[in-house]
Amino acid sequence: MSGINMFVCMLLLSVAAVAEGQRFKGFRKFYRGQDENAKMLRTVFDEQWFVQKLDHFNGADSREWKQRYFVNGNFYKPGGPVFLMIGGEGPANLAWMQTGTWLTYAEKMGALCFMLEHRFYGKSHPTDDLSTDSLRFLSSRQALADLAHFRVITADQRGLSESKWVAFGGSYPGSLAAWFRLKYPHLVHASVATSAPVHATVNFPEYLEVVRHSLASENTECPLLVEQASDSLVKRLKDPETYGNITKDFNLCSKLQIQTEMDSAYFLETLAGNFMDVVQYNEDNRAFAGGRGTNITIKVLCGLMADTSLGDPYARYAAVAKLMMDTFSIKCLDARYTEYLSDMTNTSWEGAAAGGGRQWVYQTCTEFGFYQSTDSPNQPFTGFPLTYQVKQCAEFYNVSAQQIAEAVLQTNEYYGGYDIRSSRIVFPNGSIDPWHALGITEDITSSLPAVFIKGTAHCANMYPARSEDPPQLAQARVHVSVFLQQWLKE
Ligand SMILES: *[C@@H]1O[C@H](CO)[C@@H](O)[C@H](O)[C@H]1NC(C)=O
Ligand SMILES: *[C@@H]1O[C@H](CO)[C@@H](O)[C@H](O)[C@H]1NC(C)=O
Ligand SMILES: *[C@@H]1O[C@H](CO)[C@@H](O)[C@H](O)[C@H]1NC(C)=O
Ligand SMILES: *[C@@H]1O[C@H](CO)[C@@H](O)[C@H](O)[C@H]1NC(C)=O
Ligand SMILES: CC(=O)N[C@H]1CO[C@H](CO)[C@@H](O)[C@@H]1O
Repeated sequence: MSGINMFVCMLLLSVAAVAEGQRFKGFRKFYRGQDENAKMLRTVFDEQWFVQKLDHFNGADSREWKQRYFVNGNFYKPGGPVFLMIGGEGPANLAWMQTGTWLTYAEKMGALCFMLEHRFYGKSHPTDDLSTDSLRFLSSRQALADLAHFRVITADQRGLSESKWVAFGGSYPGSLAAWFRLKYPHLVHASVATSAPVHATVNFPEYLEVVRHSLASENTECPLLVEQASDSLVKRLKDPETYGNITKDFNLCSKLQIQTEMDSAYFLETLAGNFMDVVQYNEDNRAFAGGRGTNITIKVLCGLMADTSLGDPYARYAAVAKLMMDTFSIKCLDARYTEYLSDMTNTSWEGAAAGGGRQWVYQTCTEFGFYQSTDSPNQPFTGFPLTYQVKQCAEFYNVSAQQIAEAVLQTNEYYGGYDIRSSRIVFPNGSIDPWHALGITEDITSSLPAVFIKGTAHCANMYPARSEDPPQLAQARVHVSVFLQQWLKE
């Protein structure tokens, strides 16, 4: 997953992709295959196509491509605002055209709603392939320029130039929503930047610290048990005699082979990923868009880890893996780095990682880092250090450690990191979401407010409201709405 345990509020990923034949976590972390619901919705909300330039920053390059977008005009009242949902690192999920908090706001405010898919994801293919040469045109800056061009032309064509445009996004698109307002203030009146990591960083060990904290908030023993299990597994990995048992215990597709540090790191990261996924999306309402496994919560995992009837912590760790596999109908676990490498280096749009894995990891290597390493002592996992993540950039794209470090510095230079200077951007965040560590967690100014949601995970406020939502989540939704209504009057 190499820094990939990102996001996608938009896409509700999870392990399901593995069930569909993708064996690698990078992908599963942020992409869950579109479901039946999406097919049905596609007939209601037609795909539309917008002509974009391949390279917005080179006037001499006139190559063009078509970007996918969707429109929902059901709530629009002439003179109302225009809402733009920003797509992220996976296919644009049509479920957001039909439901979600932003549509509740749209209804209240009489907004016309658009959703624009991010270049290089879903069906928005700017190039013929995903070679490193083609991926040069994949960056947040190009994506923002796509948004700007879409905004200008669409406003012209539909008579919306006088309307106030509001950008929405969660996770990486949340950062884009903030940066769109920052870089194009004349085009975007306000933004809702949910769970947005605005600070780029090569190493992101805090992610697993928050995972530990979130597990501990369920049961203080829980992270300790996870640590014992993980340590016990690491110890076994040193003895090839045990590989037969490990293969059986974790239901691996083929006998465990550990030839390099990359092999063991990948295996250990895959298993830690069970906990990372569950914490990141704990008890959210993504089920509305077909997300599976929403009843697998921190409570459930910590319950298994504390269940002595299952055997020692190592055996319980295996039980967690089995539960995840059963839930997502995964027959066996393919934890081979070599296979992951082969998927990630396939440059075809038909390749196993073309749903977003190859593209997103490229963005981490060339813009953001965000590597969720085990480098902090204050977290329960072992065995996937920063060096493992950084090496992938070299193996997948020939990007060196030095280049990543420079790119990340430049990203913060360009956008301002935590020190973003703008106005009318609201930053909702959830306290148990590991990504909040890179987000805006306190009001910067009265016009750059943070909305804190105690006890919720990644992007919770974007999902449709439910009766079982905690009161602070319901309040956060109202809070954001009040900001928007106030700003739309300005
Ligand atoms: C494998 O597991 C069995 C019991 O499940 C145990 O008896 C055996 O010692 C284990 N083998 C190794 C090499 O640890
Ligand atoms: C989660 O829900 C599924 C389907 O409703 C059910 O089969 C499964 O037992 C549930 N798992 C847990 C841990 O509650
Ligand atoms: C890339 O993936 C496609 C689709 O799975 C496959 O047909 C092709 O052989 C792969 N290319 C390489 C070089 O492995
Ligand atoms: C990798 O990058 C280095 C320096 O950036 C370059 O000299 C080398 O040719 C590249 N290798 C490949 C296989 O592209
Ligand atoms: C999880 C998180 O980042 N929470 C922060 C969100 O913003 C509030 C301020 O409104 C902070 O107090 C929280 O720490």
